[in-house]
Amino acid sequence: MKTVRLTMAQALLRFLDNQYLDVDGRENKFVRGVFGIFGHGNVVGLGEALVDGSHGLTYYQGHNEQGMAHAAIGYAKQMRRRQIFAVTSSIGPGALNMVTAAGTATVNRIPVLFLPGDTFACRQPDPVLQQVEQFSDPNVTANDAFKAVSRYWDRIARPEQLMTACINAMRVLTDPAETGAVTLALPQDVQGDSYDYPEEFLRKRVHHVVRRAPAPAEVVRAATLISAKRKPLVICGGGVRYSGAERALEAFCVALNIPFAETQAGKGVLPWDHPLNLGGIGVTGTLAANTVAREADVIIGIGTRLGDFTTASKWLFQHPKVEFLTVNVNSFDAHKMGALPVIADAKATLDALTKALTKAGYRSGYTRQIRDARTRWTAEVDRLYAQDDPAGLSQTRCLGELNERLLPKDAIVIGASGSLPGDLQRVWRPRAADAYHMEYGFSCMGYEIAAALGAKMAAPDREVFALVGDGSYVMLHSELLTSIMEGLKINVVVFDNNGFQCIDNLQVSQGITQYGNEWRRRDQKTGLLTGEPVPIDFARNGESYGARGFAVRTVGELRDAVRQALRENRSTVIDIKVAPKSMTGGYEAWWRVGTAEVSRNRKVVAASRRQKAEVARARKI
Ligand SMILES: Cc1ncc(C[n+]2csc(CCOP(=O)(O)OP(=O)(O)O)c2C)c(N)n1
Ligand SMILES: [Mg+2]
Repeated sequence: MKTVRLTMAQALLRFLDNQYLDVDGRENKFVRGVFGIFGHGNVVGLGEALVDGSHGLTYYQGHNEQGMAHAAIGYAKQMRRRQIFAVTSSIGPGALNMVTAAGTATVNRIPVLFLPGDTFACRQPDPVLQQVEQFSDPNVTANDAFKAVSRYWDRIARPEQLMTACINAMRVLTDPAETGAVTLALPQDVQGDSYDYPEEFLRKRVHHVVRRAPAPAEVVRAATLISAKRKPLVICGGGVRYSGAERALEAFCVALNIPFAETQAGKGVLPWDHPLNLGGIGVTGTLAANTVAREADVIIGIGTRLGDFTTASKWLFQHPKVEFLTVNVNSFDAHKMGALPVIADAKATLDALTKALTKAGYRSGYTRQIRDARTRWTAEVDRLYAQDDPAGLSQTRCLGELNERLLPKDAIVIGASGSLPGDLQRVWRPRAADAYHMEYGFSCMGYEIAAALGAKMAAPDREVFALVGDGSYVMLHSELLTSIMEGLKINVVVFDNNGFQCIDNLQVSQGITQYGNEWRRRDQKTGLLTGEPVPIDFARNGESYGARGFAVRTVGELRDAVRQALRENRSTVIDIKVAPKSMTGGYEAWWRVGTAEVSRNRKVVAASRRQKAEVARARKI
């Protein structure tokens, strides 16, 4: 057996550089590069291997470990999981800064390879700087925190362990059902330890994404269930996009006259104006989707994890005989809500079901209901797009203005947290493929700007707009600097409503007195945060990094800013002061939250009773 003497870190990079993915006969390199922030836990090990240069991986300097990992997620998501980044950090705080992002990746089923440095395996310098020290178990390090948020986790305590760890890492990262964060913890001494690696380990490897076809019996069972129903509704999830099943979904819905509604990850798979598209479903759904869902007698979930926002905490589906059918490559998801599962690829299953049901002469019983629901909803969005607010610019008006200007450009919009995802799911009108990029599995503040950088790397010819609340901007915008350094232009649109306003809404809706969500100075009289609002100049903040800043207070200024931002070649920050309560409200939906059963505030108790009444109407499974 031919071998080559390499450090563990050198072998790891050579291995990563030689991984390829084959989807439907098209092959591409799987790992594009490495994002990193160096410290003593990785600069002399993995860092040395990166400098060494005998690999084709590009190194990108991140500026906050969570941010750079969010950029990696944004990249892989925009690439439909066909290409990924690895992310490397030092030990201790640098590593722990990535844990949240590992959660974001795993929840959203997005592949990212996490390579945190780890404390010395040899334990000679014990404790090393930044070692946490668990008194009862020296094997536990900060990196054990990744276990809860990784789909695969290993610690490379000896250089030869790297080989099986890498094979397993690729197995999970390239598997559409299992994918998410993969963590390989790299002790800082072992990174530099050398070993005679077999060339066999370092050769080119192609990982094939298999389209798992449904079993014939699964197709028969699914077709039989649908045939017995008159009012089916499809829920289109992110799995439809990852499977490349857009046309198959359209053919299925058109042939059988079945409408579809969209989850956040599935929105934009087909254009907003498709005659069978009812728009977003659930807590932040549209009136069209939610009213049709209420009366549907079979829910066909395709590539969806059926999160509570999609199902309105399992409350949405009120037909007395409603049944559930799920198509998912992931058996865990397919079994949710006691559904009849088809554990298979979306495209393959939709093709098979269209064939079986067309042959059986099936068509749904909808007549005018779909068109009427769409017409009413289109008029409502037009109203929201035109909405003025005496307190300033309305958020929905701004979204309308942005949509009108960005639609012809096929621009990508990115969102994740605050009130914007709800508004976007309801009112944004996407047309181009992969133009709507929403992280709503974790709804992690601090995703938007970093992910915009990742999306720009994935689609360098497209304009990318991060739509972000003031809260999320303040929490994490470090990768704005990366965008400037790399000359990768992103546009950041800050919706400044002076605080954590969607949580303020939630608090007030449950009868609680406003407390701790608006950004106000501490009031010396009350001792509470009820003083003057704290104004922030986000345009100047962006300019201080080298971005072009725009201060927007009027519709005219917004139009000007977007026009100029589209002409710019450096990153931009558009600072819009929006009226705090100008986001959309609910449309025939409900969301379960934990409420106080007893309180001195009668409104709280009343809200808790209302919650209980709705819980009684929600499904138990
Ligand atoms: C990392 C993280 N911390 C906390 C939350 C809970 N949370 C959800 S939205 C929100 C407020 C967001 O404020 P902002 O970005 O200004 O958006 P707005 O609601 O004002 O539109 C908070 C604190 C979260 N989703 N993510
Ligand atoms: Mg805000």
